[in-house]
Amino acid sequence: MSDFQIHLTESPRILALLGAGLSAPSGLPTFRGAGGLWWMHDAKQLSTPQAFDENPGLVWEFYLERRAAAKEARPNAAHFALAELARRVPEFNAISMNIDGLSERAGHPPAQISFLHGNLFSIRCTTCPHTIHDEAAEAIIAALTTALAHSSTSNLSAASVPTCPACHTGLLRPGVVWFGEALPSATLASLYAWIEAAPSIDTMLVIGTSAEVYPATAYIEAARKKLARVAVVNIEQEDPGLLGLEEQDWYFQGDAGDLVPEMLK
Ligand code: BJW
Repeated sequence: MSDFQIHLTESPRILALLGAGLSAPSGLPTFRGAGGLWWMHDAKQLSTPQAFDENPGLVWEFYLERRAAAKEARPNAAHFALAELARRVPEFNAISMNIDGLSERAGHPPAQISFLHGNLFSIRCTTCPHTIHDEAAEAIIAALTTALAHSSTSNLSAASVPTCPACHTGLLRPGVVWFGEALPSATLASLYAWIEAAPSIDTMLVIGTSAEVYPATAYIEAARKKLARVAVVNIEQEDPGLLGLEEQDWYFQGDAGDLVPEMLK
């Protein structure tokens, strides 16, 4: 730990990849491993456009429940420590795969974090670019929640899923990025520019991710090409992914909520 802490204080340029394990100490389940099952459905199977085509009501139920849980949850000490690091180190940039809003609520400066997989709190159309936020999104969520409460089958029917108010044809869906879908191009472009412009990246933090999902995971390799030393934080005992840890890297096993504040203090 002290070796890492010394290296970090000597790191002007830091990149972090944040996964579901960062929010696990806030009580939100991860995708893989324990907690990856929702009502006997594999969370990964529900995070696809095919699942939404086949059963939009079921996919909406999955997201209604997660949205309610994320609203109830509080950012944990790791979210706050990362936000604080961002305020201290101007050249610290985080890449989050999380959609739960907890980094934002911890006060992470928006210019120093990119969200690759969208946001639980926005809604968009399946066919046109129309996107809905804030109160308008809340009203749609309230209507879906009421429809679910009054459903005779205890499931949300496809007929309850609203149509886009802009194009009047596409169904409305959660504003997240599913498997097989493109990631937000402006976000990818600004990350690419930041990495390209960096003469080097000193430290790459990899926090609470199985490092299985591309292209997010590819940023670890991009940082290595810029000579970064990699520090992994994971509750599992061993490298959960194909991180290819090297001798100069660190692997901290434990709860991100405990370890990250200690690492960044
Ligand atoms: C703790 C802890 C604690 C627990 N403390 N630790 C190249 C090679 C191979 C495949 C591909 C490739 N390029 C693309 C693909 C396909 C695919 C992919 O990656 N597949 C792999 C599974 C093989 N990728 C895509 O489809 C992406 N799209 C794409 O590439 O499009 C190309 C395209 C271009 C142009 C036009 C069209 C297409 C999109 C990927 C989107 C992923 N979306 C999801 C759902 C988001 C919405 C939602 O949340 O519902 O994102 S899937 C899901 O996985 C979610 C997560 O963000 C993501 C990553 O998961 P994460 O964060 O790593 O969580 P877990 O659960 O896997 O791991 C948690 C970890 O925490 C574990 O290790 C625990 O041990 C640990 N942990 N508690 C510390 N307390």
